[in-house]
Amino acid sequence: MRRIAHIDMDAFFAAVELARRPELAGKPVVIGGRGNPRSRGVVATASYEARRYGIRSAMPMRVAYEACPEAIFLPVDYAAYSQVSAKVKDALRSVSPVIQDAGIDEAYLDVSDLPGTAEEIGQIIKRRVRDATGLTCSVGIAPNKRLAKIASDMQKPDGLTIIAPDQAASRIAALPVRKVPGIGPVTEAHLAQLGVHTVGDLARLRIERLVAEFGPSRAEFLFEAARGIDDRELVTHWEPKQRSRETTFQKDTRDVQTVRRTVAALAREVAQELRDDGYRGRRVGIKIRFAGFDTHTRETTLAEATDAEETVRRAAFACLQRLPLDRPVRLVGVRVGELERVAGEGA
Ligand code: TTP
Ligand code: MG
Repeated sequence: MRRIAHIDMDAFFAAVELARRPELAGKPVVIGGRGNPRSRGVVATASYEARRYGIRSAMPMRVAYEACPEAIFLPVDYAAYSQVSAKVKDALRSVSPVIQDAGIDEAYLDVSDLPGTAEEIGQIIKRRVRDATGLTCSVGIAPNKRLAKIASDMQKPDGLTIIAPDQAASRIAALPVRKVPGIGPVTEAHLAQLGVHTVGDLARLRIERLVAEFGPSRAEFLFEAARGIDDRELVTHWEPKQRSRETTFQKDTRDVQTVRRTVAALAREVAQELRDDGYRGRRVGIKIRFAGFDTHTRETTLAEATDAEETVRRAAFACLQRLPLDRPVRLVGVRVGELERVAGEGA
């Protein structure tokens, strides 16, 4: 039986700020934009104290300020949050190597093969995260990813929620459909017109009706989601299909030398990125957009995959030869596709 954990940090950006400014503990803290409540920009997140005033992610900063003028407003410091995020992921990896990174403050872990009860595993996860960062997270453990994500949200903050295999449908029946990841405001409104508000309501709709309303693939998703079914595997690493760079000229240019120089520079950057990330590619292409947005591409396949600047540049120049530059050029791009991993490198 599969057993998947979903981990989501509590009030993540705010928690990182509070950890490095203990004097703010217990105060309403709002993180957003440049930290100026009177400026434009929206709330990234708010501490649970600030949420009591109705402050939420994506709310304009100005509205948050009106809701709670005495809150502490801080700017977003992505560099700091990314560092803590990496520590969280390392801590999770120490529990199970089968991990899907699902965002700056969340991840899935396959814990099927670990000894112990779901409760014990959940406590281990929470302890490792706290030891590594001083922060709390909420954990859901369930037979699949979708249920685990729903579960981690059920008892925030600092929660641990377990959905046993035989409870898959019953534990989610009373939830509003919006609690299902993948059901957004549009689907919610469409379902409401059909009298469907909860996941249980959704489970009572026949598949034929779902297909008629939403089309076959969306219907299948809704049918399975309503029943707590989800066969998706963890995506444990992400292989990019291509690497590309492009540049728009400040002013459209007719100068072939300028275009060639730019293609050469882009080829150098793409090759550098391939080497940094441990990839080589067999397909090299260029993109040219003329004034008026008319866009053309040319591609060539190499005898063997490369990450060498010179090889990428030559191939890109060969493509450029095949494209008459008879009009002002607005944008050029270089891409390398059909990537393969260089042995022994990367994740
Ligand atoms: P969430 O996990 O959605 O929110 P959270 O961690 O702040 O609070 P919760 O305890 O409810 O999980 O998002 C993680 C971080 O992503 C959040 O701290 C800030 C950022 N974020 C934005 O910048 N904009 C947004 O609209 C949302 C939802 C999040
Ligand atoms: Mg979170």
